[in-house]
Amino acid sequence: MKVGVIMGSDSDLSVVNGTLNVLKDFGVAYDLRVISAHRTPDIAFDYAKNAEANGIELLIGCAGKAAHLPGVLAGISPLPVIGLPIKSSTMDGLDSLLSIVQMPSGVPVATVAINGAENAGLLAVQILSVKYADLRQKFKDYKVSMAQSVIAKDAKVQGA
Ligand code: RP5
Repeated sequence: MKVGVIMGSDSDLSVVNGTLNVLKDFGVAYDLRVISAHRTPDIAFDYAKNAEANGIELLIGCAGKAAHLPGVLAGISPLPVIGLPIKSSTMDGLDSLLSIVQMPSGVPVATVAINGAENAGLLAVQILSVKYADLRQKFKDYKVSMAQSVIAKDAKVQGA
């Protein structure tokens, strides 16, 4: 099982690390690349064209500003694409969000929140867990542990 994590720039990495950490926690292998839809369009095309044949099962496109990368990947590859809008400009990431989420009919990009790196990783795990039963169990465990941590916080404030 392998996920392609493609960033438009290395300046996106500090945010994208949140996605990588989730994938590591769940034991999902990834192929991390810096490929720009605008600055290296030929490489973006080749990557998307060959991703499936290269054993990639899902793509996570991470980009800021006029964030066309996830949409370009989705236009070329049959693989599911998750879009991670990066808050990288003077517009607080709204430009990135709208560039990624407002896809035309027929070419979906599952878009998470601006800088929603952790959710991009978790959504990737959930999609892959349709095929990989061990991931489904890990995700169930994750949900239990998340609930327990909130219950512990609730108990703490009740005693305050
Ligand atoms: C986008 O432009 C990248 O994804 C990045 O978020 C933004 C700025 O890139 P740099 O100018 O920092 O390389 O393509």
